[in-house]
Amino acid sequence: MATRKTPAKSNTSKEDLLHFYRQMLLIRRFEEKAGQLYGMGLIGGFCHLYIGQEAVVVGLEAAADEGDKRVTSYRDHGHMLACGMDPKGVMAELTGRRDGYSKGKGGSMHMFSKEKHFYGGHGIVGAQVPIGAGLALADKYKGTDRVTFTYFGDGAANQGQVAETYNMAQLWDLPVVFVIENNQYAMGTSVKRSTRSPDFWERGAAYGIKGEAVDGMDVLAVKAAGEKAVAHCRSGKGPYILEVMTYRYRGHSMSDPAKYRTREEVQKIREERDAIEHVRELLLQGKHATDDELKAIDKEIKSIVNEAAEFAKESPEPDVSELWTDIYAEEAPQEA
Ligand SMILES: Cc1ncc(C[n+]2csc(CCOP(=O)(O)OP(=O)(O)O)c2C)c(N)n1
Ligand SMILES: [Mg+2]
Repeated sequence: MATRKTPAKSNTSKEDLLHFYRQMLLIRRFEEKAGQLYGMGLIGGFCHLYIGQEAVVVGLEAAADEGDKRVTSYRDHGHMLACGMDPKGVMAELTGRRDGYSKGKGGSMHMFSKEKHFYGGHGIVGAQVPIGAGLALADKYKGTDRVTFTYFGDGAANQGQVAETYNMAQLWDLPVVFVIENNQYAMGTSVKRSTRSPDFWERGAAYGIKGEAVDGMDVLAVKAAGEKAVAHCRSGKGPYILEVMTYRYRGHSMSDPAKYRTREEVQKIREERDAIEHVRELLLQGKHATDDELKAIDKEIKSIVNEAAEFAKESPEPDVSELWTDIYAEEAPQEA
């Protein structure tokens, strides 16, 4: 992974740095709590944690405007929190409770929020990529200047449907930012073992799509690249590819023997490249916050997450009659 290019002294405002710090910490603490609840048997099914990748979604959300859309894979809790969905509703969905975003019937991988323009949460690898282009097509058709962020992994990037989507998105100048979250592994398969063409963003050239790679452990670099990508899409020039170089600290899902990498590899990145630690250093070095102030933020975030966990535990399970609802549309959807 490339060394960090951002200088130790950043000219990003104190408010922005504090916002990034809070958001990334919220995702990390939320995911740690989800891991605990899973261990206690309170979360069923699959659960894929985002720990390590926080700067990707926080940086890109800082480049988004109201009304922009987002769609992602099953590693989706961070995306939901970063776009402003309520941690209580997300945690209640993880635990399969009535107050969850999908009334407890979707779980970790299947949550949506029309209000926040979050279109899932998709368990089938790569399936969200054409959906993202479709959302962008709807915006283009309606004549809005909204942009859709379509997130997928390095493993998904090798799929045929991604190539087909690139072709149509460029042909129709669709306002979609394709975000490849390259965390270097697809389950237990490293990028080195899955392709001889490891610079995923360069594949866009075959379809005429511009793009670039960006350091995904540096939230400021991600935001800057996101702004450039969004400006490209909003001005009607079509899609843009951002390959964001990141790393997941935890296993692929909650059951992962982790035999495909060493503990030392993970430890080295945690110690040398951690995105939250980076912003913490910028805040302290720039004298934007004291150690005590940062500790107080940590405490505040922990209490938000604890409240979400308590809320989830207290929320009842869905009624059995719910088995028969939300299967077919009961009335024609209204214009958004
Ligand atoms: C079509 C399909 N094939 C296989 C799987 C099983 N599977 C789930 S996640 C995954 C790896 C995907 O890796 P990547 O796209 O890099 O995303 P990451 O998990 O690293 O975020 C696989 C093979 C699936 N869910 N869907
Ligand atoms: Mg991956």
